[in-house]
Amino acid sequence: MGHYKSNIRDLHFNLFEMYNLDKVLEEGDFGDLDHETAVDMLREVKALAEGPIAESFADADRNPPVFDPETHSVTIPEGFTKSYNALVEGGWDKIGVDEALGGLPAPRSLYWAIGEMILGANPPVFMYAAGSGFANIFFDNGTDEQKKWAAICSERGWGATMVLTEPDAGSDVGAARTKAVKQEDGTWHIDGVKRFITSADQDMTENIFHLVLARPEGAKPGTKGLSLFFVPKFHFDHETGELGERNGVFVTNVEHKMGIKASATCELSFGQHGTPAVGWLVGEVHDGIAQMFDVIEHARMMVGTKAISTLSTGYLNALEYAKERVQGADLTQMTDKAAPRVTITHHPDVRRSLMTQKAYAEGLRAIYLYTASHQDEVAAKIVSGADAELAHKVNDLLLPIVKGVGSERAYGVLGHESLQTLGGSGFLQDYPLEQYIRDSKIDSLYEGTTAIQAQDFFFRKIIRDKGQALAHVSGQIQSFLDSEAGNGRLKAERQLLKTALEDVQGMAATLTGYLMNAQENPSELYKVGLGSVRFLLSVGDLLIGWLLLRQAEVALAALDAGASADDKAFYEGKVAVASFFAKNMLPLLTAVRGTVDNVDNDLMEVDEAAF
Ligand code: ST9
Ligand code: FAD
Repeated sequence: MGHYKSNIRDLHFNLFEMYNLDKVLEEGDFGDLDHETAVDMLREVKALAEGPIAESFADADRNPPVFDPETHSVTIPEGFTKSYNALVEGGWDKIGVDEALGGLPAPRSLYWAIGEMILGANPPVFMYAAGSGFANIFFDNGTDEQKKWAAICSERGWGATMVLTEPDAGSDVGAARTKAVKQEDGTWHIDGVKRFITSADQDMTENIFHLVLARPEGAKPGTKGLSLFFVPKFHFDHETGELGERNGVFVTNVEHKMGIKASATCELSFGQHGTPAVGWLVGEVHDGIAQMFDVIEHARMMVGTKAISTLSTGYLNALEYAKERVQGADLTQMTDKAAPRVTITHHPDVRRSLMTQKAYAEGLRAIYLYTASHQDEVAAKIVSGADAELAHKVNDLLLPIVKGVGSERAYGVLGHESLQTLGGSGFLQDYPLEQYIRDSKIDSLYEGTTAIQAQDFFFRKIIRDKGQALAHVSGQIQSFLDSEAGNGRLKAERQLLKTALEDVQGMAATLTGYLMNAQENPSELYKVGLGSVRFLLSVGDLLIGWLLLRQAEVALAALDAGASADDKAFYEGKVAVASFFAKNMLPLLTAVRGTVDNVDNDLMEVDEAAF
């Protein structure tokens, strides 16, 4: 048995019992895809993920890709290449991709459920295999001519990258200095050095195309002066796809990292080695940052789902260990030195820890699948009654939660709870926990750090949206509060959720107040900066509490209807975890609200020397 433990029962529960995927499929937007096919797909991916995809997980960590500075090339370890091939040979990189690119359209919830299993088993496999997805975005933004190239990229299985970051332009993408110089033939020469580029070279695909942000000569400063360019590693015949000359884009370094070592993180130089790096302006329009955000939105969803999946397999590994590990006596018999030894699942603190892990793993899964359901018009209507425009806004609102909260909670809970459950053994490479922690730390960093997610959430997704998406989601929570959910059995929990909703609404009002006051006194804005990450995490907890309670309602109904023996434990677990989270986590939001309400700017006055 490999390291990866999927939770397919919970995926089914979310997709079919919570978010009504059957009804979504019946609407007919996804062709012949029906319940049986969706179930088969999930089963096949589970087997693939737990088997060949997971197989190289540890090996590629210990023996990562090798960079050759002479040839500017990266060699991927053989075992990892096998895992990658298992994914693409099964055609799984084409799921959710437009039919014009050889893809199989699928609801986003199903797409991300499949993604969860691949990302939990071996995250870099999913990332290297993103070429067809990237081609789809290039297709959507490209000219008619470029759409044909996108089809070539997808059908020939080329790798792809997103190229924003430079040494002095990380969070501040608009500080990028890489230039684009227009040529007489309509192409552009890209000139500059990018840093930290994922998958910028590998030897698993015949070509790689880079989607690159660069500043045309004379364009304005900041993100709005950036344009998006398509820059292939090898030139190619634009009709047949046949490879031609090497383009002037070269990997000049590969980073030595704490985790996700199988994922090559490269310095990428354009036009620095005697050959021009020729690029084509995507869509022939100068709208680079907006076009790149089409990629970023998918990548942020990917990062959050990756983190959540790692937490889930971390929890399930910890649970398996806890059920077998015998240590100590039951607490009630602690003074009896001859009392029988018990498995550690008998200890209250281990139970608290396991239930915390279960709550965050399953609660965050419910959030990312709720979010994914708002990425399809038809699914959003069914799941929350949102029309297309509102669905788009709800997805925008929730992306920083999936990415920011998913990554922070996953890393925190994996370290504080999952590894801890294994005691000293968790610290060893005999178990996957230590690698999970190293591999998941990146999730709060790339694709916008947590501070950036929190600012995006408050300023753009709430204030700029005039609170419309937030009001829709709050309305959904309110309807649940007003309902008879649980038929009398979730009353206390609903009360706790009600307080949590009020606390979060109070925090939103307080932060908005600081923002208003900033018109008179600009330093009031610091208070938003001081409270925004706490606010983001609090909204995450509120959503987890709400969705777990909704799940408990479904579970109680299933139990009342007479669930099978296997399902009985599953549904009882749903009720237990919802109740636990409501009683143990939601009350903490009242304290956070107090901190946000009373935040002052003293911290901003402290001299740097005093830190
Ligand atoms: C990275 C990659 O880290 C790591 C992993 C790579 C893995 C690759 C594999 C991925 C697989 C994914 C699967 C693909 C599958 C596809 C399937 C398809 C079928 N939302 O606020 P302003 C835009 S990469 C939308 O003034 P500043 C908007 O156009 C590096 N758009 O910003 C806006 O204009 P307007 C990642 C947004 O102050 C314009 O930007 N690096 C959003 O100029 C300007 O906005 C980062 O993420 C949004 N949320 O710049 C950088 N926000 O307002 C993090 C902005 O007119 N830093 N726009 O609409 C930031 O995000 C900064 O906040 C900033 C600030 C750069 C945006
Ligand atoms: P900085 O921006 O310098 O941030 C440092 C600290 O300051 C952080 O804690 C941050 O939250 C905080 N901070 C910065 N600005 C603000 C602010 N305005 N308000 C509050 N706090 C702030 N980039 C790509 O383009 N393509 C890729 O494929 C890619 N892959 C990557 C893979 C890996 C393994 C890594 C490590 C990075 C990758 N990146 C990629 C780059 C990644 O997106 C950046 O590292 C990230 O955006 C943060 O930028 P930075 O590292 O320069 O940190």
